Amino acid sequence: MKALFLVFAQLSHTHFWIDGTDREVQGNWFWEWTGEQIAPMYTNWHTAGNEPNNLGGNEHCLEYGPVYGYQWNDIPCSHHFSAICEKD
Ligand SMILES: [Ca+2]
Repeated sequence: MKALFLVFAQLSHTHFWIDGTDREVQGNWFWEWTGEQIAPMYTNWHTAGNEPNNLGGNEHCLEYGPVYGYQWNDIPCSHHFSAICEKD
């Protein structure tokens, strides 16, 4: 995780996509690449901001970054952010 924070410090971006979505069933979050359920195994929601709040009924993708204290926010999938990917 320390390496990830160093990457963030080098970038001007404050929002990043990670692979989570609840596009199929509201509130049923899973990793799109693997199909694996996210909750209740692990969550990192920005609960201080009442996330996930599905604002406007259209927040079905997962963002992460310093703007939310390195916690998760659900947001419309139409936003254009850089993505964080895992490398083997
Ligand atoms: Ca949200």
